[in-house]
Amino acid sequence: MSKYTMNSPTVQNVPWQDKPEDLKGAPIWRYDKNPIIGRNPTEKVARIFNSAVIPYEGAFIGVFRGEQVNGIPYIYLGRSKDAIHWNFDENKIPFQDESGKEFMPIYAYDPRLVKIEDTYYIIWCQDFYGAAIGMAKTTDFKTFTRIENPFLPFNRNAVLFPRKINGNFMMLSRPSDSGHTPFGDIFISESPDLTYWGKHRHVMGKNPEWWQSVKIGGGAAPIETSEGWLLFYHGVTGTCNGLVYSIGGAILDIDEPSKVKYRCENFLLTPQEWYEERGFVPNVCFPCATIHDSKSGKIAVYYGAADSYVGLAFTTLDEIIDYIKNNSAVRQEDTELGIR
Ligand code: BMA
Repeated sequence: MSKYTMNSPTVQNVPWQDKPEDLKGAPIWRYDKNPIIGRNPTEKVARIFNSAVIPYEGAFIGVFRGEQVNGIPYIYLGRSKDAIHWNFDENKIPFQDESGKEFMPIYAYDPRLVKIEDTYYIIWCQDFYGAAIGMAKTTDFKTFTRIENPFLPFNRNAVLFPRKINGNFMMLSRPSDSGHTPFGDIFISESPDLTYWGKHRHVMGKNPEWWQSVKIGGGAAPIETSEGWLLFYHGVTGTCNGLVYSIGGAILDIDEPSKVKYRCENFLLTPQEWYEERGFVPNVCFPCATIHDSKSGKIAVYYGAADSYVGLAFTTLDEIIDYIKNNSAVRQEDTELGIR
């Protein structure tokens, strides 16, 4: 019998592997056949990582960050029956604007994919006189209509909530600067129509804990649970050899998600396997999506590894919530509404 519940659909074919015996204390465990996406997945793409997937028509669909052979990132569509083996479109996602005219961002990376009511939203990072948030919507994964950039530059890691809260769309983001930003907290903004955004609030900041002491950013779309919104995010530390990206976990208030209820002081997953430590950018675990089944409580976490691969890890709702609660070290500032 589960202690906690998820308010989301059942997904019977959620990818899954039981927890290995020798990992008793770990809150999340890796798929033993990781990485699930290797190098050169298509002729035009050298690496796929930092990508988001979702159940669709009894199978799975996803938006994938593909580093083209000219080095420029773009978003590609992929489909899968089991959410582990993926087939990718050869061509980039053909965005268009409201009038039907082709829209091709200069670059597009780190996509998230969120279903709200009957529409699927893709949110990514693109150029808008500097790194900023791009957005598009689709109902059939054939026509992708661009929505105007929600925020001013510089910003990254925008993640929509899977339902409106108090009548408004809610989006996490991480205001930043133009380069490899050496700072960053998670903020939330709301909108009645996905055009006008306001009521900006601070959700949580980088932290004295070393693994998230440089910056943090939203990861997967929050999961609605009986304890609040379960958020997997990334936390970054600096070393003499560069940045290290780990996966963290927090639980946000269900009606006022700028208030953090619990925030795990330990990382949930940090680079340790070859595909996380070795690649185009070493030492990166960058979560962008989950597939979760409300009936069994199974959660599959999708993360980019070393800016080169996609990794898959598993947990259960009860296990992850207990771990976050038992190891919570939320700071006063994070528990507040986040308005100054
Ligand atoms: C961040 C983003 C991510 C990337 C990470 C590590 O700034 O660009 O796409 O995974 O750096 O290189």
